[in-house]
Amino acid sequence: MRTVSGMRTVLAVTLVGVLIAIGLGAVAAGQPEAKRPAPASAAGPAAAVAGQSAAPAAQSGGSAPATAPAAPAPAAAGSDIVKRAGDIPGPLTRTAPTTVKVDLETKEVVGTIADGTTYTYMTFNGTVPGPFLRVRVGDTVQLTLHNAADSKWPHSIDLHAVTGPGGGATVTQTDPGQTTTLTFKALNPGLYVYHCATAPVPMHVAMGMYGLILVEPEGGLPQVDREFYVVQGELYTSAATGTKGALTWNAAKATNESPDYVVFNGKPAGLTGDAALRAKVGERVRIYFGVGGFLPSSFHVIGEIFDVVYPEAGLGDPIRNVQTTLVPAGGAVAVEFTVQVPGRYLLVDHTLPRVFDKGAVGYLEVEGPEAPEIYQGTGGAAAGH
Ligand SMILES: [Cu+2]
Repeated sequence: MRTVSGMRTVLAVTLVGVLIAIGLGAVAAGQPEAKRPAPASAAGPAAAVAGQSAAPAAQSGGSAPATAPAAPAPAAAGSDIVKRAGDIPGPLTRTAPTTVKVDLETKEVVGTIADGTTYTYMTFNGTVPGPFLRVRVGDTVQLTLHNAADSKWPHSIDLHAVTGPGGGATVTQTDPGQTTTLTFKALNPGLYVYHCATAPVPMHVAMGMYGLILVEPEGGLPQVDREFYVVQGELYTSAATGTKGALTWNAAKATNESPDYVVFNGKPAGLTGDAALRAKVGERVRIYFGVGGFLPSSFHVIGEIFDVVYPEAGLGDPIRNVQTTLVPAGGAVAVEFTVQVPGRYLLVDHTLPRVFDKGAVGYLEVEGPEAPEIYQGTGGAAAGH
């Protein structure tokens, strides 16, 4: 049996393995289910939520709640909303500005977040985050925003790369079935968040309406072997963390900044399994990482050091040899490193309860020859799952 300190040595592998195995259910790292906060009551989301998901375990005392919990409706099949981290257009080869056309469609979709659990998302183009947009400094971008006919809400877009009122949101408020346009000149190189800016804005954003646009500097960025696209967000749901069923939005949890899940690319542990990032020993990797939600992220890759970081995604002179980089809400970063030792590397927000209790984890799977001159050992920690 492992001790607590022993657990720490293998926490990355073991506990995340537990979380994945249970579909990020009610069992937090090492905690029995009875110690989890009580589920929301039947009195309605606003009344039920105050203090719920963040309540100390002792408050529930392991006893049954006084009122029956609100059971979500059973989940029907949901769609796969996870944007694959490798789904990113390649570097631009142009040496002069041009006019770029971008078509986006806003869609409200029911997505799967775990076995037996769905969540109602709002999206750009059906995935979370929306598509990775890539232009060059000086380009003129002609953006067309279409809102699907079956949407319940109007939607819009505010791109942080835009110079102009609302970042585009003042001219792109779009009713269901309608289309609007925005034309802007990309004046500043950088990696920028875009998001919906239709009231209630926090709801639209947290339900999945965000993505990144890269404005390449003149001459582009240094060449790398692999580029990845990862955006952190939060899910504020109508039930306690781990509850199965058809979950919907909860405004009070968002007001309290108390999400049930913290996610990479849309769902808890979304970038694992088939959706894991993959690279080979010797390859140089760049991750474009953004925060689409409201919690700043302490972005870290367990077992790697960022050789290069463009802090806050300002694409000027980078800083070097960074362990963890802080990414603000509505901000981004670009990091680079070369993978030298094979194995599984965990992308995390180093506010670790978000990893072990709420799903903020992705895998970078590195294949290739062992490198004992860099890393070797004799213990069994790696077999701890
Ligand atoms: Cu919207």
